[in-house]
Amino acid sequence: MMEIKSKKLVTLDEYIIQAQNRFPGATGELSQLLRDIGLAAKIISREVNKAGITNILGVDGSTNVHGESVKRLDLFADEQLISALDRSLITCMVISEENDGIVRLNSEGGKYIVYLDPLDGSSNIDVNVSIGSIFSIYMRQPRFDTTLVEEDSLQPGKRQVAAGYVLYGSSTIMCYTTGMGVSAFTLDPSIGEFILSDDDFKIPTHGTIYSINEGSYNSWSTGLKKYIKYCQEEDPDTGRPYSARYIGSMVADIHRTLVKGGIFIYPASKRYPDGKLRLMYECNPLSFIIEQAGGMAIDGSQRIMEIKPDAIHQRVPIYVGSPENVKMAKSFLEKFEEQPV
Ligand code: AHM
Ligand code: MG
Repeated sequence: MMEIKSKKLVTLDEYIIQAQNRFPGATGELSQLLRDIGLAAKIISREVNKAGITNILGVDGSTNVHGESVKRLDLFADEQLISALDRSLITCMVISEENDGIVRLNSEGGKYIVYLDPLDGSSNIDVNVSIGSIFSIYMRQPRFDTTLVEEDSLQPGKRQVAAGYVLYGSSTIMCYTTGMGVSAFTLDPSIGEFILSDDDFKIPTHGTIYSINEGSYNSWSTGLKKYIKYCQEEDPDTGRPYSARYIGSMVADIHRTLVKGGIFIYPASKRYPDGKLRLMYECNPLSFIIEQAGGMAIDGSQRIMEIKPDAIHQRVPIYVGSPENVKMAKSFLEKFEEQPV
């Protein structure tokens, strides 16, 4: 008789339910929330893949709350994610890069608050380069007054209960963490399911890639300039000179850093004195993922996830990646701290 050897494929939904079953008291609400995001991601992935052949591609003529031009796909992704979260009545409030203020959902009593960057790296859409969605989930903190206000969402990144990203690249990949390591799934478009590809993703402790927009070199701090020069010097023992790689989509740059190791930097500069990237829906969730994979994420001196936010759209400089690379960058910043830009 023919022996059938088949590898057990685990779908995202199965994996989430198995993980939930390991916690007897779990209500299943966080699991539902993650599945909702997974479903929205599949719909967004489908649209991203056909962007070039439909009129969804291109600027829709409006600008987002930061004055940046908005592509139609940004709006589509925003709507899909928000309506998926709204349907299951678990989330009370969403904060998204595409919306100026907080978005109150129908379930005012829902216990989760979700931050979204619905389509990060959107300037890469019309050149067919990878883009991504980012999410970050918090519990609503109990308060005497039950009216939802913006302050309810201003929690430090270390309070995230889950975070993740979806990368729309040569394949669509979803990575998330609930604080117990990082799980990665690859979308199989033929069956429309995310399939588990790694349930304990780890970042190399040291990598030989640095990733930064070097066009801003002249406005960096002395410490950062010296660190990048260090990356470019020759030293075979440490794998230098390192390779430079910069996609310009944070999700894609972070995913490469997770897989291959190295460092991704978006620093403070004269143009962006507080850095360009957003603390709550770009830096915190991706820092949570990187830390859970064994990496580090700092703003130059302190851990990103310790920062107490004071605005939902606030920016922060970020140095993130393999622990040895981030520690080395930090030592350069500390050594040359006193020197002017
Ligand atoms: P976006 O949210 O408007 O797409 O901007 C964020 C993106 C990040 O994905 C990326 O790391 C960064 O902007 C690139 O900025 P720059 O072009 O200044 O290097
Ligand atoms: Mg973004």
